[in-house]
Amino acid sequence: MKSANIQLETLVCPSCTQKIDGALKSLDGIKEDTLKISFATSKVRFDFDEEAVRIEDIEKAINKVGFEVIKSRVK
Ligand SMILES: [Cu+2]
Repeated sequence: MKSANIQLETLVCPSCTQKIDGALKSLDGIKEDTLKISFATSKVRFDFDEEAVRIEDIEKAINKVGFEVIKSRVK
């Protein structure tokens, strides 16, 4: 299990977090109970199974709902 910390472009309204939440929960391999999206800091944190999903695919899923990833850190 890996843990991801993603800095997004500044989110402009709280419904942005719902879109991102939906996009991430639709992917396999993300531990939903660890998923935290902060509107205040535009950051996303979660644990994921690197055998099931790659960070690149997670970033793509975020891009697909209209948000840019500034930086992502996996450890
Ligand atoms: Cu919004």
